[in-house]
Amino acid sequence: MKPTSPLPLVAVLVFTCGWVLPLQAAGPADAKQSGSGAVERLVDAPQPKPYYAWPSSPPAGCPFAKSDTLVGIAFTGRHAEYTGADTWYPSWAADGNLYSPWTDGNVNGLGSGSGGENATTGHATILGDDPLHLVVTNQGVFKSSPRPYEGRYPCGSLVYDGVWYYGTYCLHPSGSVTHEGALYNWPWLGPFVGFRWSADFGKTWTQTPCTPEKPLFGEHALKGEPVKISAPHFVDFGRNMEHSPDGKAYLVAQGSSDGGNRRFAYNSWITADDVYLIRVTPSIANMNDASKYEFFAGHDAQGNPVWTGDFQKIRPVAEWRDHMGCVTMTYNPGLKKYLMCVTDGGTTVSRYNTYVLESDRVTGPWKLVTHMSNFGEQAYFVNLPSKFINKDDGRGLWLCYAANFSSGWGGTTFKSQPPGSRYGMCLQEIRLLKPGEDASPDLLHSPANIARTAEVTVSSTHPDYSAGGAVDGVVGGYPDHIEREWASRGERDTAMIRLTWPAPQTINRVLLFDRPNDLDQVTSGMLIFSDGSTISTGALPDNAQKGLEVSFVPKTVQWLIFAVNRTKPGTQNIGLSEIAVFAVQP
Ligand SMILES: [Ca+2]
Ligand SMILES: [Ca+2]
Repeated sequence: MKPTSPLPLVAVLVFTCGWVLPLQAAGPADAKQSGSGAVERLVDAPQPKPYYAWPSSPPAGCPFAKSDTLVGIAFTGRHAEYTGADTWYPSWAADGNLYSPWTDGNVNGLGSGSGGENATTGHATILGDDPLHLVVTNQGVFKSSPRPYEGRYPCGSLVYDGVWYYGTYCLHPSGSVTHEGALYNWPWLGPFVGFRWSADFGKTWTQTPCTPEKPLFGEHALKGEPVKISAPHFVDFGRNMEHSPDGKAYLVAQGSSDGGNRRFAYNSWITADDVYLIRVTPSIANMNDASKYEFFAGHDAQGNPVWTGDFQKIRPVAEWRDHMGCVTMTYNPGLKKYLMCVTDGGTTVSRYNTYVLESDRVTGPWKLVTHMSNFGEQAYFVNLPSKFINKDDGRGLWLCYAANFSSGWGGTTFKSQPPGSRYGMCLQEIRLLKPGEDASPDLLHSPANIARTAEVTVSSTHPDYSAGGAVDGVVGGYPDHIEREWASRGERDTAMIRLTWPAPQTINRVLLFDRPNDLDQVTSGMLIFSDGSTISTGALPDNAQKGLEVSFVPKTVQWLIFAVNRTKPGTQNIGLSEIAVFAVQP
């Protein structure tokens, strides 16, 4: 897309926490006044930190107190993405492999789609111990009718003592619904059906005796009624459930108990009010027999958890009306903590918020580790595979999720944020922070750098490069990290990059970093702002060890362009390794 073409509006990631960056006054020795009143100077390229925290921004009314021991999540930037399907919930089996459901996409060329009469759900084996180098194999699909519902999807999946229990649940009324002018994806949860099982790691399956009409726990929701156990997920107790407190399998499920006068998609595959907890001793005989289950029913007067065989007495193990959604739980043996991942799915097609809760007990009480607004920007089915928890202190883990399935719906495009978020199985390395542990972002990763939230368009892009490399927060490029820079396709003095925000931004500083290679260099350029003003710039340091900082009197603009005016002789494909734009702190 050319910089001058009309651009769709996108919402930006808005951080409300109190990041304050010193407004660096230009020093007299190295500063240079340009003709337009702007000041230029050279600044060092920030050294990437080993990890940086995702800001925690719980909304007002968050019912969970902050954790004293786990005070945030930092990202190392290491990530890997696999396949073209979502719904990954790996279960760590005794043989050391992971086994997972998947659907709505393809794995190694095999497709699965979970909507309609011929709905299928996929299964696959995940080989390998290094999250960056896994092999997804032995893919297969299994057909199960959702009728009388419209969708039948994978949920709880467990491989225990060589038997794979694979749960499915129903969705309704359609994967795309317009209600009162607004778009929704599967706005209603249906019942949890039951577990099919396999004793040969997915080669053959025995269907559950339960059906959508006669589901395991007897809940029905053809008209959007509230359900409590629809899409349960197994608490991940480690390899072959080695850390289960009592040998039982536990499942958490998002649900609601109140369906009166609610918003349209109040209880969907990604929105809910409550989390419910159930348990069962896993066996082929037990898994599809509701009488073998116990339901968490609150705490007694002494604060001890109460378990009941009466489904009517089930009570939430956590609740936050209109702010819950898909839920998973993992036991972390290094920390001796239960970690619960919850995604609040907004309207079902909006950006999502994901938060992590911790507790010493599977029944809570729960404390907040972090609330990551717009994580993904639309991450869902978030879980923490126990196989990838580090063995020493338990603070190094990998988040598993899918992202941005509805990007483009209704004209809204989502960014891959953090980078590596896409439709598929995404694995992202994280660190659980201790109190006082510094994981503040570097300058380019700080929320004050609003270039990272802009829509980026460029005059051209060289094959294998992307415009997004200019706003990924890292100064880098050819030859080791071409994903870290933008290179044009054979342009020199015609190349342009444009950053556009959905709303006006008040800014006072731009940082420009050249491509680090010594062949291509910007020797002069121009910043063009949507208010009609321009600032001419000098050369960018060729090796990008330093960048050119341009400071100016604050201006309020909705877009800016950096246009290359001149390049070093011999330049072949001009570009930028990074552009940063700083908003004035309110
Ligand atoms: Ca970059
Ligand atoms: Ca260069």
